Amino acid sequence: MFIFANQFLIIMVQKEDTIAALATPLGFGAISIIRVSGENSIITVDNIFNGKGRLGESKSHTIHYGKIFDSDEIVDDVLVSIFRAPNSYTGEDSVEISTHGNPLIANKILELLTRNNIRLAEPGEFTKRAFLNNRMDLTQAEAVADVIASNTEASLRGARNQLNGLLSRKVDELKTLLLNISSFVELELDFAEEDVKFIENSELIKRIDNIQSEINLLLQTYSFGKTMRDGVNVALVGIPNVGKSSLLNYILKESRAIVSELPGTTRDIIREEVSIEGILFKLYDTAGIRFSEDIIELEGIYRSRDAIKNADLVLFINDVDQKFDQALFQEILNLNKSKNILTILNKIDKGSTGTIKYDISLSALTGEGIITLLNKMKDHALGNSNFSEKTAIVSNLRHYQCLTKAQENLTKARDSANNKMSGEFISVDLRNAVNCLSEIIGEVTSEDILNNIFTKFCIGK
Ligand SMILES: Nc1nc2c(ncn2[C@@H]2O[C@H](COP(=O)(O)OP(=O)(O)OP(=O)(O)O)[C@@H](O)[C@H]2O)c(=O)[nH]1
Ligand SMILES: [Mg+2]
Repeated sequence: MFIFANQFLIIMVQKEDTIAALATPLGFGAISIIRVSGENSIITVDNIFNGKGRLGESKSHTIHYGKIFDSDEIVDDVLVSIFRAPNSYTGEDSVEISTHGNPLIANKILELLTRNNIRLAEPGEFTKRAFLNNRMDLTQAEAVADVIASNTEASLRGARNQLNGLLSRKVDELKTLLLNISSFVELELDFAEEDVKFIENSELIKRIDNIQSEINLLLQTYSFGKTMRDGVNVALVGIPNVGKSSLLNYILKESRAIVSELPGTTRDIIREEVSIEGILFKLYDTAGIRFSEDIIELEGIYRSRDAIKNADLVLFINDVDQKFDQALFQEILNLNKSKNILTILNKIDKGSTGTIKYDISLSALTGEGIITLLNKMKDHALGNSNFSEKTAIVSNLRHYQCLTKAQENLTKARDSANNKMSGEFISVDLRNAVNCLSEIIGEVTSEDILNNIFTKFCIGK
């Protein structure tokens, strides 16, 4: 809180509570770590700790062996790490207590701390404090959650890319370029009466164009970034009995779905995940689509159509025994939003492949052709992207929306410049574009945005 009084700036720094939480999963293990952060963290832990010397007098980045006591009773033998502000994760004085990995011990210590005026941390509160204390910007704070949630090599690489600040640096670079041109326009407004030109209209438009094409490049990385982060939804669909479930089982290398020679075996959607060369694929085995009067089968078929709608990629499976169902193919084309369909001919071990040209021919029985399918699925996930480890990649919807808004404002500024409108119009749109970029890295933000981001974190991070 800032208060201006008698020409003197008095800064009242709002004192944050000291918070604590278990930073490791609640359960039995070799060790558990309790994290404490805030002004009173070191002194409070010192009050319940007995070791060599006083923690309150210890230097930053030191580790101390000792015992935690509840009055006279020993709670556990622990190692206590001390981090002094500003050189800690949160930027505040912080302590990490490593205990034996038993939830009874962790809970007891947390209870002891709360009895000593320390409050339990909310989800993401440590990282929120790191952001508020300028230890990281907002994209990096969001990347911390992504690093923890990553379940494939690719998503982890993407999250690390963002945590290392690649996206922040790119956004910052664009913001500086924008501020540059916006200051020329604003200078002209200040000197409006003298009628001086600080930047020619053609030069202004050229510079806006350059920034817009850079933002476009970033926006184009989104589909790739999202795929790396969230994986690819793949629906296995077709008429009954063509081998959809058999293909699912072959890819998973386990007998996950029931397979039988009776058409209409699969009723409900079976969803499984598989990582192919580090990319996550979410596979949806569906009920075969046909005319039916069985209400359970009909519900299954309804769900198959839903899976087709939402899939990033549809595997339209046929087999050598039955004719290619042109009507169903057309229906899939109409239903699927992404229009990504691979036609597959299964059971080629039985011979006779007919005249229809399929994208892939395979056998879910012998495995022939399945490597080709997996490669095609991988190619589909990567698209034409040739982004390197050093490319800034957008994978978060919030960032994508801010960039889109920045782009819209730049288009308005460019149009105004093109139509030789007053600098005031151009300047407002340029400023708005700058604000959209600042929102990405968290320089301009609201409590709502922050809450929305940090409540998705786990407790203790
Ligand atoms: N010879 C041969 N038989 C296969 C192959 N793939 C599946 N089958 C057989 O085809 C029959 C149907 O297989 P499923 O995997 O249950 O077919 P589905 O498409 O899931 O069928 P529904 O769930 O009824 O829609 C079973 O008897 C399988 O053993 C294959 O590549 N070659
Ligand atoms: Mg099936």
